[in-house]
Amino acid sequence: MEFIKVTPNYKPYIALIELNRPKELNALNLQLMGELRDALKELDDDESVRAIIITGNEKAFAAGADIKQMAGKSAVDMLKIDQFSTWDQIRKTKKPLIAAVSGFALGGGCELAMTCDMIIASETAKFGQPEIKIGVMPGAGGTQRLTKAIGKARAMELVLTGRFISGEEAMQYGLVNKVVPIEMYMYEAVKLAGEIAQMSPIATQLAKESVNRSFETHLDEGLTFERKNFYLTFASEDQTEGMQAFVEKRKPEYKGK
Ligand code: DAK
Repeated sequence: MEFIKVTPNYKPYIALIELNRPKELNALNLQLMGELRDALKELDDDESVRAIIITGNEKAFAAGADIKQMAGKSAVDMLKIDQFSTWDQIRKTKKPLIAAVSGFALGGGCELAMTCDMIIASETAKFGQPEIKIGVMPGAGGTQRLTKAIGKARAMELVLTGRFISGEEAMQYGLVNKVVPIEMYMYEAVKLAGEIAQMSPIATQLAKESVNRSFETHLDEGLTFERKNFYLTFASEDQTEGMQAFVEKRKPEYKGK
């Protein structure tokens, strides 16, 4: 594994996955996502693991999907890569997933945190869906999960402006389970995982499935809709401009084309 670090027995019954592309603020490239999918599958099959914590580092949980990797892609390229199957497999992890978030959790990073079952945030956490600023929109469930988690008005504002919210605000909005000082967020994540790990793994799995069923009843339809629109953004000149401007470190000039 090059871009993640996996410690299956980090604590009794608790596995830890650390996203590990620190220079790129843990931007989620295809390889990292593939590694994450494989690691989760392995931990799901490992009977000595009952809860899994996913974290980044103090500066970034993950600053989003890798814009540099996506910048030159066409809608058809994106369709062929089919990252959604990887995200779907991660979403289907049976064991409880806790995101321990410090620093940036943006775009795909915020979506990954929301794909987990619970989020423990440090006070320095910054959540956001800034895809709109680079000429696209959330593509891994952001418009659906954020809206369900924090309500339409707030989700709409965050998705349309790309504004970041702090850990404290995320707590007030109901996006995270707990917000704590930076030196405590891993401790709190381990504490929560430890509590869950004491329960029956079977009941835990079934209970997780059931909570998700209520949450996801209408999600498939929403995700299908979101996916079509996400691909469509790659047919726009604004997508090329937005991502190119990011790579060249300049302000994008959008033409609405
Ligand atoms: N991608 C690639 N590189 C990134 C990156 C990203 N998302 N975020 C940061 N980096 C890189 C920067 O380019 C920089 O690299 P160098 O220039 O040093 O080579 C390095 O990380 C450090 O970043 P900064 O120098 O920019 O650091 P600052 O502290 O000044 O700023 C920042 C931090 C987080 C505000 C800034 O880096 C930033 O705005 N980053 C981009 C945030 C963003 O727009 N995220 C959303 C990306 S779009 C899908 C699933 C998911 C998605 C799409 C499809 N499918 C299943 C199909 C998701 C899409 C997205 O997430």
